[in-house]
Amino acid sequence: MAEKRRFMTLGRHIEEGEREHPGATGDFSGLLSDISIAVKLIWREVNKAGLINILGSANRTNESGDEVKKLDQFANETIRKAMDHQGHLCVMASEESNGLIKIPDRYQKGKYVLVFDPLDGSSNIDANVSIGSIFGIFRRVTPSGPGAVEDCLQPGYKMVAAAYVIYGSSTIFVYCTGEGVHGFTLDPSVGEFLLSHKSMRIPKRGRTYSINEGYYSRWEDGIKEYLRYIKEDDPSTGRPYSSRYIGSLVADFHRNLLYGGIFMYPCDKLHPNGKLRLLYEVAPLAFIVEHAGGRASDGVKRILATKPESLHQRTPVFMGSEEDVMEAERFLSGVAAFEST
Ligand code: AHM
Ligand code: MG
Repeated sequence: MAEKRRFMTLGRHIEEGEREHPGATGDFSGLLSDISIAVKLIWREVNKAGLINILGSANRTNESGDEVKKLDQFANETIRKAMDHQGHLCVMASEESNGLIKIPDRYQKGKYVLVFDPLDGSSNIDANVSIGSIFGIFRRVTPSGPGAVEDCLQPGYKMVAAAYVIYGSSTIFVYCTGEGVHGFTLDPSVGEFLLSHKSMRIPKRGRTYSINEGYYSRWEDGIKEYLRYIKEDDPSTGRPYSSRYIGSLVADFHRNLLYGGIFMYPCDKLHPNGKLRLLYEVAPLAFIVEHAGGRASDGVKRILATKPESLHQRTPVFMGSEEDVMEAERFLSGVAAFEST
């Protein structure tokens, strides 16, 4: 007899998660649902990106006379508008906005805080390469009223949920509320995200590294040593590793989450503090990778332990399979290089 398949939509999964918390008010579930609606609106526009020269390019007016915005601005506005009036949030912060995104006075203020990168890797859009959105949710620390910057500047370990979306060959929504990491694939014919990757776990060790190796000459010695090591030919330890770098963080991260591997964006002479943003990009993905059994480090300490001092703070990052990240840390600290002499 054919196996019975039970479809689980993202909406139902969120509701079932809420039912396991008897005191839940529904605020948190409402917040996640609003995010899922915003990303469907973004997905619809991203899918039309290749038609932009036919339908009208960014910063021109469309047929109705409205300004056609660049996709990253469109994504930023879509998330802001989807999230600002439901009463779940007290404040937001986005990679695409300079300061805080306040909840307008006329709307109720909620107990949560949303930080996000609306469209990461957007420089890849014209080449039809996968891009993504990244979200982190905190509980507010200020008691009431409009949210403040200290509500956003919290270390990643205080997140109550994180999520990312890949707009790729299919559109996938991955989220974690602290109880497993679950992936949902959008069925465009019905407009629903359906559970496709339940309780994701990253392999303890991978055979893949992702880094922009073009910057090799600008790196410090520890990272150069580590790269030399993983490229050595020693089949007994699985080396040399394969190199896979899309240059689109969410896509590189997602592949490593599925198959194992390490993603790195270290400091270099041009990016003395790394390139990626702690609050909007790195901390939410670190939250997810840790809950999938992986590790995320700035080379010295756990990403989730770092309290940002400013909204747009950057950080170096090494994240992915636990054993690979620990090995990279040993090279960065100089211990592994010392051992091999
Ligand atoms: P963005 O926020 O301006 O889109 O930049 C972030 C992107 C990431 O998606 C990717 O991992 C990284 O920048 C690639 O940087 P580089 O081109 O220096 O390798
Ligand atoms: Mg980004």
